[in-house]
Amino acid sequence: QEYTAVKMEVLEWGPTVSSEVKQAVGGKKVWMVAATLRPETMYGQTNCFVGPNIKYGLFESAHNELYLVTERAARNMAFQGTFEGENGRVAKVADVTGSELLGTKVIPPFGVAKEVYVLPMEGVLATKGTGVVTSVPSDSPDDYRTLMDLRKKAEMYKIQPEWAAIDPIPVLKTEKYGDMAAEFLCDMLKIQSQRDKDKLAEAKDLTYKEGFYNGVMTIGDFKGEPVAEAKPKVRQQMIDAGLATPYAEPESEVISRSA
Ligand code: ZZB
Repeated sequence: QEYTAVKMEVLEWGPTVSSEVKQAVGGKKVWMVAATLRPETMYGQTNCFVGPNIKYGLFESAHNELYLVTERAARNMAFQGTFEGENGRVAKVADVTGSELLGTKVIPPFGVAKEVYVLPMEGVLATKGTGVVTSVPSDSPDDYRTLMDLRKKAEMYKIQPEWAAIDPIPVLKTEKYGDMAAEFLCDMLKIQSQRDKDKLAEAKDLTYKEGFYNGVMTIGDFKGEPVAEAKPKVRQQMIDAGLATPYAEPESEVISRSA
């Protein structure tokens, strides 16, 4: 499956980012890069998720920019020409853990919200995508449930309540689930927490299918168009704007993950 790697520019580091990281960055532009299968939902980004225990790195790209992703993703990107440098070469300038990144402020490309915060999500897989996930709580049940968990227990999750303050933003509608499919399905299936894995998988599957086959955009340049038609168009706009790149996972890894 080909992902869209969405580039979220770091505006301001959170309170626990180390001085080593800041020093290594200097004045360079840093992109936190999230892999998504739903580029048409990017208008509705409300935050960015990292796994608090996942190890990330900052990797050099052309134009004096840095990409913040897992090392595994950086290697894949290097082979796919994402860094525009020598094929397959990665140069890491710093290590950073997910928990350090909490409260970092980033720009969600094409987002209605102009600035969003980095928050923790328990289920982020280090072995999938970039390890960075952009959050769209209107259309992703995992994102919706996690955001609600974080709001209920901000202190336990070591976040400031205002980092989780942006409400879900509708981007598409279907007759069956309305314009907040994730909330609808979390209610319908009585999903209580982000750890409710089986029910969340079911909700995700239903949301994907209904949105893709019967969804109509309610926002953006392709408002009124079917989701399936808008999806590649929004993706191309993001790529043309320099705010996304194609990203693929090697076949062997995809197989070993599902085995
Ligand atoms: C934004 C988005 C909006 C997503 C949505 C989904 C939905 P899949 O189908 O299992 O391959 N994701 C990406 N990387 C990771 C990771 N390392 N760990 C956990 N989750 C990750 O899932 C692809 C989706 O899983 C990606 O697309 C991303 O969330 C998340 F409205 O990006 B998505 C119904 C789903 N809706």
